[in-house]
Amino acid sequence: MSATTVHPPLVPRRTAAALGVLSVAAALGAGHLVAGLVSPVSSPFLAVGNSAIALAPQWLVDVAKSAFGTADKPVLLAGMALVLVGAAVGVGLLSRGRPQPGVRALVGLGLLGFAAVALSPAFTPVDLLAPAAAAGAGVLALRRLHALALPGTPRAGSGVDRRTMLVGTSALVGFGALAAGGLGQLLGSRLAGSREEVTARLARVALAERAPAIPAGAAFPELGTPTFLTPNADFYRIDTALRIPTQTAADWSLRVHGMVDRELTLTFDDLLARPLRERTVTMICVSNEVGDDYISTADFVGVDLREVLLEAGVAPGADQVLSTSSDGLWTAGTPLEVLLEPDRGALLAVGMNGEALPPEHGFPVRMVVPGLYGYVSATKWVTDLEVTTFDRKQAYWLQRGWGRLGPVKTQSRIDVPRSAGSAPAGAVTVAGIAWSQPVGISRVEVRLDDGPWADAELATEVGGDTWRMWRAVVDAAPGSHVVTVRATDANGVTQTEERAPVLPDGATGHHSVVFTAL
Ligand SMILES: Nc1nc2c(c(=O)[nH]1)N[C@H]1C(S)=C(S)[C@@H](COP(=O)(O)O)O[C@H]1N2
Ligand SMILES: [Mo]
Repeated sequence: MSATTVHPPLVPRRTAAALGVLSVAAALGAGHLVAGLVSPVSSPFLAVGNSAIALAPQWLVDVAKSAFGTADKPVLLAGMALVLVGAAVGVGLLSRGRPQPGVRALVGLGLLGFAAVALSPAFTPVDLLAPAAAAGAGVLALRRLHALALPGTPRAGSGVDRRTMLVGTSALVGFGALAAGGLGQLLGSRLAGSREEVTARLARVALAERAPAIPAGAAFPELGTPTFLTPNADFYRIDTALRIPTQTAADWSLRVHGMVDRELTLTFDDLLARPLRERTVTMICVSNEVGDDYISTADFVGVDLREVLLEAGVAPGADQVLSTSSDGLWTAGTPLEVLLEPDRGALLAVGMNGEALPPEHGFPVRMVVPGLYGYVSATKWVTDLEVTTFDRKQAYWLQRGWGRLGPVKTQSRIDVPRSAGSAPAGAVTVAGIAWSQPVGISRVEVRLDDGPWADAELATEVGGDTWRMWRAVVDAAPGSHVVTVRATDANGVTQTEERAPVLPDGATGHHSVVFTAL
C-alpha cells in the first residue's frame, strides 16, 4: 500500500448518475410487468400517480384541471417521470462510494409504491407483488452495476475487462427494463382498450329497464354517511384472485350447462344483444363484522340471469347454480330457487356506475344477486354456469366451512359520531345506514346509553335491494356515551341483538359507538 493518503474509490459522477437512472428504470420496468401480469391496478408508477391525485388538495386539482383540461393525467404522469429521473440521478450520486445509500433510497421508493398501492380501496395483498418486484429489481441492478463501475476492484481471472462488462450489463439492464415495461404496458392496455370499448358501447345501447334516479334525500353524505352510490374506485373489494384475469370482452364467453334442456354458449356480443337492465344494488360481504364497511352500492347494468336460465331450461331436481371464474380458481354455489324468483333481479352484469366493470370488480362479466352475500352469488370474471345440486358440487367457501345459503342478514351501522369521537354536548346528530334485502327497511331506532329506543328519521327509500340511510338527534350531557342502533325490515322483523361471528353465514348484533360529549 502506498504511503500517501488513501481515498476510497469513487464511481465517476456521470457513471453514477447513469447507474441510478438504470436501476430506477429496472425497478419501474419490473413493477409494470408484474402489475400487467397479476393486477393492472398495482403498477407502482400508476398507483403513486393515483395516490397523488387522491391526496392532492382540491385547489391544486382545480388548477391542474383548468390549466391542462383532460390532459391533466398525462401531465401528472410526465411530471412524475421528471421527478423520478431526478430521484434516480440522486440514487446514483448517493452511491458513488458504496451502494448502500442508493439501495436505501430505492427501498424508500419501493415503500412509497407499497403505500400507494395499499392506499387504494381496491387493494388486496397480491397487489404488493408489483412494488416488491420493483424494489427487488432496482436493488439488484444497482448492486450489480455498482460492483462493475467501482474503480480498483479488478475481477481476477476474468477475461473480459471491467469496462466492457459494465457497458454490456448496463445495456442489458436498460433493454430489459424497456422490454419488461413495454410488455407490462401491452398486457394492461389490451384490457384497458377492451374496457373503453365496452364503456362506449354501453353508452350507446338503449336500456330495456332503467333504475329509478336516486332522489336527493336518499343519503346524508354531508353528515358523514356514505354517498348513496359508491364510486367504483371506492367500492369494497374482496377476492381470492392471485392474478386479476385479463380476459378481454372479445375473448369472453359463458357456458350454461349441466342439468339443462339446452346448453347455451353466450359471447359478449350475444349478451349486449339481449335486453339490458339497470338495477341499483347494495353488495355485502359475509365477512362484514358489525359496524364494518365491506358494503357498497352501485348501478349495475346487465342481462337478467333468470331469463338466461329459463332459456336453457332447468331440469327437475337441480337446486344449485355453480358459477366459476375464468381462471377456474373460484366458484360460488347459488340456490337455484333464489335465482328463479321472478322479482329477485339477479344479473349477469357488464356495467357498473356508467362504465364497464373495473378489472378488479369482474370485467368483463360478473354475477350480482340482490339479497345474497357475495361469496354465494357474486362471481367475478364469470365464464361458466353449471346447473347442478348442492349434493353433487360444493363451491369454494362451502368447502371451507362457510354456510350454504348466504342470505344477507338485516343490519344497521352508525357512521357518525365516529367511534371514540367527540361532539359538542347537547343535540348530537347520529347517522348511518341500514339494510334488509330484498324487502327493505321500515324502521330504524337509536338508543343513548340505557335510555329508551327512539325512532330515527329514514332517508328517502330507493328500493329493498339497497341500503337505507337514517339520522337522529340525541340529547347528550357532557361526558362519555354509548349510542346503539337497530333496524326493522319491511315485514316488521327487528334485527337480532344476539351477537354472531361472521363465520359461517354473517355477523349479527347491535352496532354501538362510544363518543364523548364536550
Ligand atoms: N372470481 C371471484 N369472484 C368473487 C370472489 C372471489 O374471490 N373470486 N369473492 C366474492 C366475495 S366473497 C364477495 S363479497 C364479492 C365482492 O365483490 P367486489 O370485490 O366487487 O366488491 O365478490 C365475490 N366474487
Ligand atoms: Mo365476501
